[in-house]
Amino acid sequence: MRSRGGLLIGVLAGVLALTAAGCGGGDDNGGGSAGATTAAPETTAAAGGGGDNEIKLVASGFKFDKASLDLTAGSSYTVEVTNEDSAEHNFTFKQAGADQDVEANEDATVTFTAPAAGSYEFLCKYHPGTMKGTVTVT
Ligand SMILES: [Cu+2]
Repeated sequence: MRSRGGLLIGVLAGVLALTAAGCGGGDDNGGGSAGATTAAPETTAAAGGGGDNEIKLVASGFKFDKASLDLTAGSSYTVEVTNEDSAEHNFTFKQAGADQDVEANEDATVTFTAPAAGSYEFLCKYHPGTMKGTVTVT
């Protein structure tokens, strides 16, 4: 029993010695971790887009209440579509990757980033004949 305990302690001591030696060799690591502690404040970078711009769009009588949208290239937009009809509508702005269905008598929102400057089209993909408009991005 006693000799076993002594062996264990001996092994532990050896491990500790090795670990200590490893640490001793890694003086550079100590400097590195100190540097990492200094480089902490990097949490508020996400809001770089300048905030959300909200656009309200009403679909009523198989028409949108706006015939044109003016956007700024690279800005983020949230379009809230209110569907006052008893049929399902949709807001599609293909170049921005927006394709949002809006159930009858419900609201829906879609968020996208305005593409490069140019003239585009938005529409309801179910009724593109009457429900469409121009998107001007500058
Ligand atoms: Cu529609």
